[in-house]
Amino acid sequence: MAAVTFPLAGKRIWVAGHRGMVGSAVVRRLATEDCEVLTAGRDQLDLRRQAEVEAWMDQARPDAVILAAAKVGGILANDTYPADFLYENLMIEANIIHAAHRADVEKLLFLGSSCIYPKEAPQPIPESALLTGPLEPTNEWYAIAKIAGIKLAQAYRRQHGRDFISAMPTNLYGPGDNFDLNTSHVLPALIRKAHEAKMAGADHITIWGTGAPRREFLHADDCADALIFLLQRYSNHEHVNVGSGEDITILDLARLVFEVVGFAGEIRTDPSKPDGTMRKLMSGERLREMGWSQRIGLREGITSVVQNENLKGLRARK
Ligand code: GFB
Repeated sequence: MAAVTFPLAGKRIWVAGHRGMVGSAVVRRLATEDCEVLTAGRDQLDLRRQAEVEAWMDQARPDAVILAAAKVGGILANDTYPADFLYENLMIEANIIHAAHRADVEKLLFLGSSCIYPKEAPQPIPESALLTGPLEPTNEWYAIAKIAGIKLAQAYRRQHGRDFISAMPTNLYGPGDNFDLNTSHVLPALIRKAHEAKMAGADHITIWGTGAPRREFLHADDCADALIFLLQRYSNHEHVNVGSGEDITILDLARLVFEVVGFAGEIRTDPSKPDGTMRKLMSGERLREMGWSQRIGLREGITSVVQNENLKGLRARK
């Protein structure tokens, strides 16, 4: 296993985006380390405002930053709000990365997404596929912002010798996900649809697109574990993929979710909705070689979300 080069004991670590699904998983994971976790709520700090971010960083003085704050959403949200996805993500990452440099932060971990890779990338996608071809149009705005974040971390490393690194997680799911059917990712959408159809006694559920695209899924707690692993043990220019190493068609995912929830009706597809990229399975070789492996299988992870989320309260949620 790769050696620990950045021990966390006694460190002050700012988790930017601590209320999000990944950020809150990172906070849970850091609770098992002997470090101090710093957080700032939205009411206290607007990450899109440079002066606010710099003032907060100067006052909080973290030793390390985990940049898990981002404007995120599923395929339709990405396609509908391109300006929000590009602008907000560029501002958040530029402000935090530059402020971390100004405040002499020892280590920073930036989080991207598997959508940074070209639409027609070789599968499984190695880290080196970045910027080798055109992006998937439904999420190119978000992807461009995330690519800029990787490049910012690399630029501060190169020009200023900063220990800033990047991780690229695959599609994530877990506790505290967004269940709004217009803006969510596919997994929480399927859980909600199955639950509501079951409650209503419906005979079918319609999923978006053809059901043929394949996606790779990782539980947020596994992702958080991989991120802390990288924070402690990785220090290099190139970003590192964080995935499960397996993908599944959306149709098979729907079958699995519906079985776990207990919905036995028909699955219909809606090809008028976008499929997005047909496949984006990342190569997890790099992280595996360093000694990290995933713990939570897909069925187990979905079952725990279904059991622990307040599905009855979903109707009230946006
Ligand atoms: O998870 P998802 O919204 O995002 O959609 P992406 C994945 C696939 O599931 C697409 C299909 O082929 C959708 O058409 N799908 C089927 C559904 N039914 C549904 C449904 O009810 N809701 C949703 N949302 N999808 C996003 C990117 O891409 O993934 C982001 O837009 C980011 O930039 C994120 O990278 C991880 O995997 O297509």
